[in-house]
Amino acid sequence: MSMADITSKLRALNLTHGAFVSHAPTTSPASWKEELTKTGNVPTPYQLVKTLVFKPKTAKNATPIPVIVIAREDTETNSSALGKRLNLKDLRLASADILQEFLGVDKDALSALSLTPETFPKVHTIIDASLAESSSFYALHPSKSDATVFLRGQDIATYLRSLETPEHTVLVEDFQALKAESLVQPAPSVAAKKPEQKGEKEDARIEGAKLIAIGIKKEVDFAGWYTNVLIKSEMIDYYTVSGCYILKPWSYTIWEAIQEWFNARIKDMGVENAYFPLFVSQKVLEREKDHIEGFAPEVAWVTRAGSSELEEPVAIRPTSETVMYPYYAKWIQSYRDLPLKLNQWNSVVRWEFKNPQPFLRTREFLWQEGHTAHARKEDADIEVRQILDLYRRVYEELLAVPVIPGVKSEKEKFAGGLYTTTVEGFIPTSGRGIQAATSHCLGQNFSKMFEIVVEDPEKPAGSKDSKLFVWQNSWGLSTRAIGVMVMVHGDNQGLVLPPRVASVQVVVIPCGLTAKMSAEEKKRILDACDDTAATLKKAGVRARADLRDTYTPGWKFADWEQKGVPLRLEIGPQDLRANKTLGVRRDDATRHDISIKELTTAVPALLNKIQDDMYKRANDIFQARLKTVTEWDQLVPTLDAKCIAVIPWCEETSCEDDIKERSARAAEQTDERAPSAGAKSLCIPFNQERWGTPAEGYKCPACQRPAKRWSMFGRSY
Ligand code: 87F
Repeated sequence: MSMADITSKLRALNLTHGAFVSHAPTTSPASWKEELTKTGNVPTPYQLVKTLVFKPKTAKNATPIPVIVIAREDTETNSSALGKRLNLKDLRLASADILQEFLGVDKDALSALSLTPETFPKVHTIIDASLAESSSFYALHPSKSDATVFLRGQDIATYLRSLETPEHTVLVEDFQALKAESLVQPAPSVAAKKPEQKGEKEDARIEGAKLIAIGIKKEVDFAGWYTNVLIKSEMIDYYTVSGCYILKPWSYTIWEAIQEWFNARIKDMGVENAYFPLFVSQKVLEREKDHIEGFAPEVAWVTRAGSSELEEPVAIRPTSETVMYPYYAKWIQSYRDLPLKLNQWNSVVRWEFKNPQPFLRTREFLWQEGHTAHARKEDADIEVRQILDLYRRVYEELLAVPVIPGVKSEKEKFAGGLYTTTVEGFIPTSGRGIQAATSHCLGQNFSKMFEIVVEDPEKPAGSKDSKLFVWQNSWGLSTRAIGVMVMVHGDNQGLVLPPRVASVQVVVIPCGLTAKMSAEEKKRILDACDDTAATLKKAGVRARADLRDTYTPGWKFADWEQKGVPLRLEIGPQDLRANKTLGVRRDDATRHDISIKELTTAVPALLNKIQDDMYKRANDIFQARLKTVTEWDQLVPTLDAKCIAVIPWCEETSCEDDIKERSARAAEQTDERAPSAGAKSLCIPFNQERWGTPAEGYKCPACQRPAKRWSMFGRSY
């Protein structure tokens, strides 16, 4: 592809590229790096990408489909592990002829960009997750080996995804994990187990495979770290449809904890759960034009059943306003039918093309959506804030994640509604804000469109203004919350779970078992672990004893740390004699002797302390990264320092557009590698007092108009 072709392709995908340089042809990674250095025009840091073509063994006359493997230069591409994953036998590097035949390039020029809409369906494509998730720059040859373009890892993946067809998708896999998995032999059955085979060697191999686990540092490659943690902790697994992930029990139980807590509270408010269908007809979906217009590109449609085209395609709900409100019109006939308060726990589909991230941006996600109808605006207003406060508590009390409640600007509010309230979170590692949940007052927009109307009991019946269009709210909280929690609390050992939502709060591990020990002594330790877990369970603590005899204590420590279990209890011979256990906190690694007698009071107290400390630590960081900015010159440096700018703002939409544009431009000038996204308004916090003097005394730093309220601006997800 030429420079112009690439630029226009990338622009169409809304991606930008780094330097585009010409150099002498290269024939090896070393000569490539050398040539790049000579150009003096490379981003720092950058890495090379390798693209390998493998050919599987096939039956005699069958044509083998080549496998294109794309990874960082230093990532091992283990052909037997890849073959296992793809269910293909005997992967071998393909010959130059095959490269020419399928891709029309020679091996020195090969790259992800060699794949085009024509060639992509003819091959299997597999990319390493740590490259596909990375925001760093990577060198690729656009078409020949005498030129290089730099793309972010995420953008390489987005490019490949743009080539996908319903039958043919890109496979994103963690190559390190594939290799580790392929090394781990299934445990031999008891009958087959020969003592001399179950020697140290096998254990060490498993240990090695697991201990390399969180091989990516949070501060160095945040996106790579994030997916790595989710996979290694067994929260998610990748899925064959891109942008979709499997939520495994380790994450789904967190969602269940949120459901249980939230359900109890909305039911207290008189909300009932219901379920509406997944499909929406085109006519109904498009009935509220204003609301759907901006979102239309993300709506997924079913157009076919078996081999026959549907006469009328049906959409898959991206949200349920238009699904539910025709029935609200039918069910609400009199003011006595009000308020109507329904909620559903469901999944919705938004077919996004931006690079997906588990929990944060997925094509299907789980959420609850509440939809209520009221006779009076005052009641709707009160409910909007009550729900928002429940959202705040889900984050703060369950997930130990601080959020700031406020109202969205006109530009950022839900277009179909009257106003949008939000709780805004913050991801310190990236310095970005994140919308954590929203509670909208829809006003009467939808009730007018859908004719949800009653006779106003306070007006003379049949009089001109006796028609009362109901006041509506809608509110939603999604599994994104889990992703925010992982990003805020996780560390380089893996996940860190707040006790309130952890499916296992305490793990009890036997220690100090030696070959010399008598069978009885070993049994006493194992029994003590079992008893400790049982006692804790009876006291309402989610405890588990890990008595697996195929793993060392060190291996188990690393395993449960990676999975984020808040508290580990160790019991060894000395603990047994002293009638105590050693507790080790996951959040700060501190050690605490706990007497067995006090188990059922000390452990819950320690869990509460962990929960509180996790919240406090996260909140201190968030508060410290909120910077008051009253001069324009301070805005971009504040964002570049991974902070949120709180400005005395005029609240004009034109000014918000301008801030976004100017801050993006300014960021590019100061640092080529900085994320160039401009600042958006995140919210106007309800608690204006936090900033001492009222914003009204100031001029807006962006446009010099008189300021109205303190408003948070930042880069965001
Ligand atoms: C994507 C496609 C189609 C967001 C969409 O926030 C429609 C939409 O209406 C859409 N993405 N929205 C806004 C959703 C508003 C509202 N719905 C109920 C919520 C909370 C739950």
